[in-house]
Amino acid sequence: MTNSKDWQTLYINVNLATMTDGSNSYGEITQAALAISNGKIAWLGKESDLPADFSEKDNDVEVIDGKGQWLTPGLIDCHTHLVYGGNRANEFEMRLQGKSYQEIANAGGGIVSTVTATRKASEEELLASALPRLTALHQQGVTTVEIKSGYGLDTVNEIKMLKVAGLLADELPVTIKRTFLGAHALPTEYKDNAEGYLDLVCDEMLPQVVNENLADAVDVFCEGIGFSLEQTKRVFDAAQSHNLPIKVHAEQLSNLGASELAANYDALSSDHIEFLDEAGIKAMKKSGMTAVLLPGAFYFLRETQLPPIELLRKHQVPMAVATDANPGTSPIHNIHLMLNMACTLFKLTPSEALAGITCYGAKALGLTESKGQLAVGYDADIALWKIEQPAELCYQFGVNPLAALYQAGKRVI
Ligand code: DI6
Ligand code: FE
Repeated sequence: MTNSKDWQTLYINVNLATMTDGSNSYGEITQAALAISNGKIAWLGKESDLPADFSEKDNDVEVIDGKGQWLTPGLIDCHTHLVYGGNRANEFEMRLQGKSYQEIANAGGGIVSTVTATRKASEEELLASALPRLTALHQQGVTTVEIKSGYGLDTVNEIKMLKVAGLLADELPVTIKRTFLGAHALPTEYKDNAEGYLDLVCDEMLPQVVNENLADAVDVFCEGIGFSLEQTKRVFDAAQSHNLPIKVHAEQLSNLGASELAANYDALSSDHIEFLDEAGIKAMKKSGMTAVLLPGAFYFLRETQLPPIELLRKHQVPMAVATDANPGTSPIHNIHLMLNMACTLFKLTPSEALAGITCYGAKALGLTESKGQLAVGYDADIALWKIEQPAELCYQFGVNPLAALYQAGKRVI
């Protein structure tokens, strides 16, 4: 515990959803206080337990009356693709006329059409189009966002995407974690040469990304319309050789066993997982992986196969929730809507859903020790909500109850 003389900000008369108890509860502390010092949470507890030696008069601390509102950790969106060129409203129309996502992808649309638009766009243009998307999340209380590459699919453009993702952190007070997703789809120039493309990913793109320190993790889209299990393994091996943690788009449209493979590499997370089976779940549990649920993509593709929530609960695999913000399957930049959909579509409890965008969102990014919880020593990424109970965050959307937001102890909203 830091000396109360060092406190810079002290919230009194607040309720805390600490999210330190995983998804079992909100970790509530009512009639509480919380102190911030040097960007970290320095103290929290019942207001009546504030240190006896603490006196406002002796301190430079700014004391804020929380008026009985709720503090939560800053929200974490642990899976997005929010840097991209163009949009795919035309494919949305095609799907409404009966074409499936796979049919459109196989006919040269889908990811590849966004690749064309992303390659054409300059860094400035990509930054300008990504900024409103990130701003929307930020204004909803998001303080940490993961952003993937994967719409460049050549060295220059993958690097361009990752650089733009990094530049966003200069524009907004949001922590950005970057993931290299070179193995997202086959670019047209490698249409009949998957192995040649993987050579490029593993032997040229990845080393350069590592060299320029542009990624915190490596991801692969392992799917019938993406990469096979064998091909995925090649990319995992390359990631491991560079000591980069692994994430995987797995079991979204079919079960190829990618989650189990990822578990062998001590991956951070397996994401989507509608078709995940119990063997995969057991493997994930054993290696300490997080399951990332993406209800926006499930909804937008009008999928019917639900992720195996009951089995994930039974085996106590932590469940994160994210937007998957992307132009094809989840053009959604609303984390509050994801909370609601995680409950209504996937039947998560509100405390599970909130854990999914706080403590377990952090876990899916390897940030368990610093973010996603209100706990002493954690980053003071904190959101104040004008609500009477935490479940309200899941129950309604469209009205933004965010009253204040702190990133690293600084008030940013
Ligand atoms: N799964 C997804 O949901 C996105 N990527 C992926 O691997 C979709 C990307 C797109 O259609 O643009
Ligand atoms: Fe995705």
